[in-house]
Amino acid sequence: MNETAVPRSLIIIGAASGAGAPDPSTATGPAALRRAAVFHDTPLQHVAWDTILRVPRDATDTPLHAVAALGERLADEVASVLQGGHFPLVVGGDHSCAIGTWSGVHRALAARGPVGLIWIDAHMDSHTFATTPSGQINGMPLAALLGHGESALTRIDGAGATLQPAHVCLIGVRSFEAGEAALLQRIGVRVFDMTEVRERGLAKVFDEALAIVRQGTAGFGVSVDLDALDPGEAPGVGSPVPGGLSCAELAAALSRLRDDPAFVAMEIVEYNPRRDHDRVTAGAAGVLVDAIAPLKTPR
Ligand SMILES: [Mn+2]
Repeated sequence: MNETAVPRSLIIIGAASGAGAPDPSTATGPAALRRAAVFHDTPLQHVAWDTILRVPRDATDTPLHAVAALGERLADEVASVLQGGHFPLVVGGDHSCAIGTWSGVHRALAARGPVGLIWIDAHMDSHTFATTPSGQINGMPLAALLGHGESALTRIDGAGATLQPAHVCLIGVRSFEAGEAALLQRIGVRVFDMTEVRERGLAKVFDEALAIVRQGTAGFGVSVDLDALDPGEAPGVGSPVPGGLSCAELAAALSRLRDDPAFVAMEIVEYNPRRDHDRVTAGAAGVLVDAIAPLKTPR
């Protein structure tokens, strides 16, 4: 590791995904967060918006087509930011954008080893079309990344699963259906639900989560669904669920990653400006990003 090298820039990529959710308003989330200027450039670390990616015009006919096409664009962009030596921060959009984000990270790291992922969410997002009660694709991205579900969603970065169950865990779950829970249990993905977080404390749970995503991987990332936070602090999300994490405790956990060279990418999703008030949810997103900057150690 070269301590004198220039710090990684944190490059923000908006993903205007909305076709994966019943209310497409989350597609306006990235532009609203950019206007609200909640992500801060600092003297120690360059934090800058790159672009906001949208569904290509020829792919808007079905939600499946839209999610897959935006995912392909996003994967290319994320891989290119990583290959340029920088840190991609993807800002959604509904959580279906995760398929593109982590496919791109996988592509950039594939030669060095598998990718670890901490999925912080009130939900499991681990349905397939065979188990989903709602049919919404934002309830499926983690299953797709683990290689389960529609091939249009599982094959964005070629054949084979993008993530391995042993390198993935979830934190903050408190609303799920039997079919997705059964999938995660069958393939052996560790789920730290809110009951366990409250019993043991987020710090201890986060220790264990980090061990899972570090062991045998080339690097790891964090996917933050803002609905993991309590709706009292983050009302402006697609699917609020009471009883979530506090913004301060999640920021404290994330701040442990800021100098970690193995921490390679993050995403923050499901911001719905129409449900926010006084920009409190936008502000919470800013606090979570401030927690990981500056990333002063280059790879
Ligand atoms: Mn989610």
